[in-house]
Amino acid sequence: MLVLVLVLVLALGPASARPAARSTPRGYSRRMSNLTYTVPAMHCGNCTAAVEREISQVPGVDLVEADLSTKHVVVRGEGVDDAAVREAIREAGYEAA
Ligand SMILES: [Cu+2]
Repeated sequence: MLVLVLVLVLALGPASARPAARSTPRGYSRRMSNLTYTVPAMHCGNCTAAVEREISQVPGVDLVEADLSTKHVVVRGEGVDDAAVREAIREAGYEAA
């Protein structure tokens, strides 16, 4: 009985655990931006939230992640202008190192 269960788990497990085929996004292009900034003055959740809020309004930005422990801000999107991101950080009251 136990052997049968094991056989079933082995037979069904890998197939059901297999993730759906990953499709490559069609919009992925050479203009895709993946930028990282260091903003040393971020010292709490309000700081990271303010920085993320301003940067998210920059044209082309899809994702902003400000990490408090590393002081890094990762910006992803398409055709994101570096100067515009730096200006957004400034508008939030911070400075990119
Ligand atoms: Cu703060």
